[in-house]
Amino acid sequence: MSKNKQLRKKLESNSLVKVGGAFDAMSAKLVENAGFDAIWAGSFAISATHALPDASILTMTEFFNVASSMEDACNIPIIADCDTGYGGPSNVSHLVKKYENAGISSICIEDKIFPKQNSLLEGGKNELLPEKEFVAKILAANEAKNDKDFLVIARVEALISDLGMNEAIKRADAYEKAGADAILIHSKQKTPDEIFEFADTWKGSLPIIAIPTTYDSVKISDLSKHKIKMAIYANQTLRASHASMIRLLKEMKNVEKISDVKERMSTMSEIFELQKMYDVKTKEKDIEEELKKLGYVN
Ligand code: SPV
Ligand code: MG
Repeated sequence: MSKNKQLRKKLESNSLVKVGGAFDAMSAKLVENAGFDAIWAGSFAISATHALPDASILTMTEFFNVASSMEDACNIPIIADCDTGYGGPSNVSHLVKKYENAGISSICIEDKIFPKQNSLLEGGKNELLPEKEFVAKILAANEAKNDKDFLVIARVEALISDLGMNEAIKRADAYEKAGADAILIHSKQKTPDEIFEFADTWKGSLPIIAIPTTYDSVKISDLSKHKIKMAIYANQTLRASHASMIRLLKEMKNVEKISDVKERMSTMSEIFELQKMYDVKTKEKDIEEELKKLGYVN
């Protein structure tokens, strides 16, 4: 089964689809190894690895290259966070072709105005695009995709923009009508109440996706009870790496011998395992055998 179909099937199943955020091929592989259903190539985390703001600064090509290297390294579906689609409908059409051809299973676009800012930034700019213009982007995405199982996720930012529940519901209705495959409803509240209210009130039939970053004490079972089909843990791997590097560097600067910080790190063999270094050795041996058969080596 293709990765695109796998993701769609999981979204149709009854259990919550768990998506781990990643910022490069290594973190994506670790998400896969930990048993997650899919990988979120998030703009916040990828921008942070360039030490740049999550404010439409990196270009589509830069985001694409990271998502594509994740796809090359991993066997589970990649969901690419494509911000506002990097422009208008023609840009969306171009990116859908590019991402789909690279084997990425899904793109997510949000209904804010370009350049956008991270949704969780206190006092951030979160102006919404007129509904009609975002609908045009969804139509362009659908027209551009080849495989019906490639997922176009429409992200509703009405709650982030403080425009209220009615606007969120109206937008979700419009995006479903335009042919989106799933609705991501985002919230910056500390509790999941407004996400639950949305899920309980919205009459649409598309799967609902949530990103429980600010309302992080929400239980998986409660998300499921409210018909939420997918949870994206968008930035925890980035924040964990950041914290662990800071801790290590602080200690390493002052130690007399480097072995004092050994416990803070993975071993070389663990990294060799991840990068399939041992496969290089095995393949070398196989080639050596072949060369022998061909009479080049005694
Ligand atoms: C991301 O991870 O880049 C997201 C989610 O878009 S958020 O940071 O909450 O906007
Ligand atoms: Mg983002």
